[in-house]
Order: sequence, then C-alpha cells, then structure tokens
Amino acid sequence: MRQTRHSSQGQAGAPTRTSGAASENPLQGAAFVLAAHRLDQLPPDSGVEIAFAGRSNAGKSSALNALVGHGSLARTSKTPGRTQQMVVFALPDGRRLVDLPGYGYAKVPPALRAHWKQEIDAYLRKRQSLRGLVLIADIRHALTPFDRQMLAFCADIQLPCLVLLSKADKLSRAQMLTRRREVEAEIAKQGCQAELIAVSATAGTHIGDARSVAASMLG
Ligand SMILES: Nc1nc2c(ncn2[C@@H]2O[C@H](COP(=O)(O)OP(=O)(O)OP(=O)(O)O)[C@@H](O)[C@H]2O)c(=O)[nH]1
Ligand SMILES: [Mg+2]
Repeated sequence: MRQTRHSSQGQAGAPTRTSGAASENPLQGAAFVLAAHRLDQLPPDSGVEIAFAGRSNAGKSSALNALVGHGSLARTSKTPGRTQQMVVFALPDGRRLVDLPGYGYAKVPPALRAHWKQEIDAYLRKRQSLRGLVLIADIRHALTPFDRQMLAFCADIQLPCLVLLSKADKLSRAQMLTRRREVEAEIAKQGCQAELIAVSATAGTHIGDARSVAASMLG
C-alpha cells in the first residue's frame, strides 16, 4: 500500500503562472536512462520522479521534450502508439521523468494493451518515488474514460496532478477557453486538485508555466 501524499498544487483553473520568460530551465540537462517493458526493469524505487501519461498520440513525448527543452529527447511520431515502453529520463541530479506508453490505441494488439494497462496500474500504485502525474490530453478531444480514471486515482491517493491540454495551437482562443472550462469541470467532478494548463509544444505556449509546476512536483 503506498503512502498518502499531500498536494501542494492549486485548484484546477487557478490563474496561469507567469514564469514563461524564465531564462533558466529547472528541467534542463535531461538524458535517456533506459526503456522498460516491465516494472522490475525500472531504476530502483528511490529518489523522485514524475510520470507522463495520456491517450496515445495526445502529445506526451512532445510535451516532455518541450518541458526539458530538448526537442528530440523522447521519440515522437504522427503515428499513434510510438512509445511502447516506459522510457526513463534523468536530470543531472538524478530526478527522473518517465514517459509512459499511450493508452487507447486500437491497433495495439489486445494482449499488449492488457499488459500495459496492468503495468501502468501497478506502477502508479506501487512506485514510491512517484511525486506527480502529468496527464496530457489533446485539447480538441473529450477526456477519455482512462483520463478520468487517472484523475480519480490522483484524487484518491492525493498525488499531485498537472493536466496539460496539448496542441492548443490547433484551436482559436475562444475554443480553447471553452474546452478548458469543460475539462476544469471534469477535473472537479473527479475530486482532483489538479493544475490545468493549455500548452502547445510546437509553439511553446505556456511551456514555461507547465515546466514550473513539473519542477515543483519534483521538489
Ligand atoms: N500542432 C501540434 N502538434 C503536436 C503538439 N504536440 C504534439 N504534436 C503532434 O502530435 C503527434 C503525437 O505526438 P507525440 O508526442 O508523439 O504523442 P504521444 O502522446 O507521445 O504518442 P504515443 O507515444 O504514440 O502515445 C506528433 O505528430 C506531434 O508532432 C502541439 O503542441 N501542437
Ligand atoms: Mg510518446
């Protein structure tokens, strides 16, 4: 049974932070460590890490790259299902970022999908070094049942959560605000105290804000 954590994050919908112009990136210098197919292949469960989760093709790897300021660290692809392992990166001081496989991609064989559901579930429940979840959702689409489960899970164990609505460059400002409000309502419904930020990895919009929250999760 993992211990309960206390979130230091604000309410969903809290005013966006204004650290975009930060000249120093607190997540700078991340490097690839390993890619794991099973939990027991992950680095020892000590120190601290945050994980990136979300539907396949939501933009998890792109968001991770934008946050660490290294455009090609995690592999991205137009084809859903690119990240098929738990890919671990570490900052120079050893704090880790874990890119989880995307869920919900229909073309992934059922056995592999079941495997990842089980591994992600076990990872979230057992990993003591996990300090926060970055949940990435394409701003153009409704949250999936799995996204909602993730929010409920974070609420349940009081794991800090940062929801990034990705690909914000694909919507007008008015559409973006509407989607944001809808997602805020869903977050509140799950009882989750998550930060919510609409970002664009390609345009760099609000990446500095997201980076600050991610860095604060890592402590
Ligand atoms: N326009 C735009 N495209 C984006 C953005 N973020 C990601 N993409 C595109 O979305 C596609 C999927 O991005 P990935 O980062 O590979 O998505 P993922 O969630 O890691 O996908 P899987 O590993 O397959 O689960 C790629 O074609 C990216 O270039 C964004 O902010 N704006
Ligand atoms: Mg990926």
